Amino acid sequence: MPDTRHTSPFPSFDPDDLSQARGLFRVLDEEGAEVGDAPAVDAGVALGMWRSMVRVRQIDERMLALQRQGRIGFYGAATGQEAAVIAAAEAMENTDWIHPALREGGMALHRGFSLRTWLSHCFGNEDDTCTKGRQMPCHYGSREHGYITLSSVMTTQFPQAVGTAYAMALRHPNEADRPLCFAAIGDGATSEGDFHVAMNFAGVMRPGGLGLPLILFCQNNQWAISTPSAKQCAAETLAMKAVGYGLVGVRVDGNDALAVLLVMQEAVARARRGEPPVFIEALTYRVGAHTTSDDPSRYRDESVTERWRQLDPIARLETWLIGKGALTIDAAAAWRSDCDTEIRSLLSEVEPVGPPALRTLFEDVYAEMPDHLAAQYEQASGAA
Ligand SMILES: Cc1ncc(C[n+]2csc(CCOP(=O)(O)OP(=O)(O)O)c2C)c(N)n1
Ligand SMILES: [Mg+2]
Repeated sequence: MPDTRHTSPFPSFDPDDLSQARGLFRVLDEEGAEVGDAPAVDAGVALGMWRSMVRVRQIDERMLALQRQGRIGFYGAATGQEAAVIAAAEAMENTDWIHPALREGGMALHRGFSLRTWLSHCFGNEDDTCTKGRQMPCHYGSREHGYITLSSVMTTQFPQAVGTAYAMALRHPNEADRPLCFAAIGDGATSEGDFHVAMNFAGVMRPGGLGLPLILFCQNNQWAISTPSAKQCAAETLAMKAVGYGLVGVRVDGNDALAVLLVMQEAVARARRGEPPVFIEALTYRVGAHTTSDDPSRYRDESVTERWRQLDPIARLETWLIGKGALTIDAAAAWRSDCDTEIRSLLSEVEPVGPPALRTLFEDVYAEMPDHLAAQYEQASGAA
């Protein structure tokens, strides 16, 4: 269960204020009632987030079932982490860049990325405009939505994001509304060398005397496959690491969509103004398996998982919305039913689509296919 000693006030974002990096900022308590004296969140905005969170939950559940039925090859779900995913997306503009980790696909959906393309990618069929059927599922990418394709190699997105933010700073030296760059990693990724490289550059690079337009975001779901977060980090919290790099570190309840939204909005405003980048630790829990290739009952106490399920981010936000009169139980049920219908109907259209043409496997590296690839293509197509 999270440490709730420091639930308020709203983080100061003062680089010297260690309490915001050690505490746990919350707007909602475990039951979905307001705590502390945080700024108000518009109920309409919160409702939009809740809708996306429910949709992502249902998509994940459906995709896990498809994998178990042998209809797709792999999947990594964001179950229990939807608040951090969707609230982070909500706080930014669609022109801001996202360098995601495995579980942030919902950010693209929240920006309007097509579920049809999402499904086509998971099947690797000829409509997979993300990776042309060449990647495992969950490697979504969309230039239109500023969503950069995940590299399977952990943590690479962190230094890449610093580079993207640097490019944005150079291209927009005088604009207060310059595009910013958001990068997500997990707790396990903080043990990789790339994490320290990125954190260091994020602090020292100050083109034009301004901080980079950058937000570094860590979903601490407390597990890196079978390695618990206690074996990744000897510091009290991950957010405290930011201070050593000259960044601002904030720790937030990642299962509280309103709290993540407020922290992200402040980090966004600061990034646009050129203040030192913020590193956010969103404390959550991976209530499911790492991916479909994993069985957590082999290495962890699932009674702890059960306690974290009680902190379900969707249920907490739903309680708050119903209390505000922004949602009714009937409307919630209707939205769940709409999501289910949408997913099933799209699946029935997407699943029969065939794989990309064999020839595409040999394209996109050379402008003209060299002889040795032409020979391989002929051999593969059975013509040789
Ligand atoms: C450089 C590298 N090492 C190992 C792996 C295998 N691997 C994939 S995900 C993962 C754990 C990631 O844990 P975390 O960063 O906490 O993210 P989470 O999956 O919990 O969201 C590992 C070890 C990898 N993809 N890349
Ligand atoms: Mg993790």
